[in-house]
Amino acid sequence: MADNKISCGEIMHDALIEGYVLLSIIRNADGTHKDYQIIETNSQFELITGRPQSHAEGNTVRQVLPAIDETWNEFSRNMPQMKENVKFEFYFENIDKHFYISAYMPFEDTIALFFTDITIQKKAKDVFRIHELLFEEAHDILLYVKKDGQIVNANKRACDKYGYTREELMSMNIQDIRHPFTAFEFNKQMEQADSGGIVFESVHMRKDGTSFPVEVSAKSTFIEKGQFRIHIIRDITQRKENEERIAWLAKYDALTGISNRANFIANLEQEIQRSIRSKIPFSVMLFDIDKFKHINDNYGHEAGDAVLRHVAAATKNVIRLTDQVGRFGGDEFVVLQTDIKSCDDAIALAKRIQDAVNEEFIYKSIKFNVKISIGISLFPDDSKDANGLLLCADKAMYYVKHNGGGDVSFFESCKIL
Ligand code: GH3
Ligand code: MG
Repeated sequence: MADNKISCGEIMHDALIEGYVLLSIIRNADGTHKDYQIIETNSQFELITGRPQSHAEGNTVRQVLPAIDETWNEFSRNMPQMKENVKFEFYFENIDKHFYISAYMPFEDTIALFFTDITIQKKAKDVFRIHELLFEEAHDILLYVKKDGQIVNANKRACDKYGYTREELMSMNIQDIRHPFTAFEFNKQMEQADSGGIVFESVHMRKDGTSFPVEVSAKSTFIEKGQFRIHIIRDITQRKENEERIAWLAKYDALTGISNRANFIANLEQEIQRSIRSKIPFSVMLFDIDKFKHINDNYGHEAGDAVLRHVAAATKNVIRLTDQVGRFGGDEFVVLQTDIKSCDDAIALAKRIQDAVNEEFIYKSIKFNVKISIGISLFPDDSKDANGLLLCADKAMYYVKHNGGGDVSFFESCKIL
């Protein structure tokens, strides 16, 4: 009968999900805890400690679990204070497991401990905490949004970028932070976010009414019964500025800000087509600064640059809005003069450019007297294509250079106009 009782107790203990151990306190002379004798354990405890029940029961904790001596020391430090049932979490470093321990004293100097393994929950909590921190500290703006656009969470970056508090953002709809001019494409973008995800560029608004360009990566996910979207939003102001700068440099000369060779030739090609339709001729003027090397050599490259900027600005100042000026490289410039009636128009502009360039120019207290040599070709008489026109103007310019510079010359066809 007694044996039956014991085996019933054992069965009950083994049926527990928790690990179970019954300990008898062994005290020092001063009453402090010296060790704990293991009276009873269950099979879960065996799994937790890795020590067979037969080996554990009857021995002390220190004998059975020497490897976790330190852990038990820390654990037992709490025990003398134990006057009533206590519950606490405990981490067993040697087996890398977290337990929720429920301890109570059924009799004097006897402690029953129940161990619930909470490692999975604990680790899930850690992962959740990591996720929370990564969300909060992300470099991009992160917004969690409901299907109807209602913002349900926003990270620190979002608050910094938009100038709203988290509470304000959480009372707003995603459309409230988009620039109104992007409204027409909103529904289509969200449809794509809901069916596989989408990356698109847009413009967002700050609380103060200013706007900034963004790249948005949006995707929907079903969480329980609701549909949510994550919007990963990146401020692309810098990228846009770089793109604009690159696009600008592809067309314009960085030093003077006027058209570069490629852009000028593209415009010249267009003008040829326009002129064919309108039957109104135009002129191409190629000019080069006389003795520019002298300026560089005597006053330095910086002064040379300043003179190049002066020539570009002075030329731009005297041509019409419909005319074009470009820098072909070095100290060589080119002008496209549209809609001329006669070669007198070309001569008149060439003289105006010469006068403007020759006007007193002072850089760092140095006075420069800038002279240029201009060669002119005419469309359609000198050539029917851009290269031919430039070649004719170039020849005319070298004719001027050859004769001492500072003058203007046509290629040859002026008589036809
Ligand atoms: P010429 O009267 O025959 O035109 O002779 P020049 O002294 O003006 O010499 P040339 O036109 O043959 O050479 C132009 C010089 O311009 C050569 C080069 O050192 C200089 N140069 C080219 N690009 C730049 C630039 O961006 N800045 C400066 N400061 N100088 C440049
Ligand atoms: Mg020159």
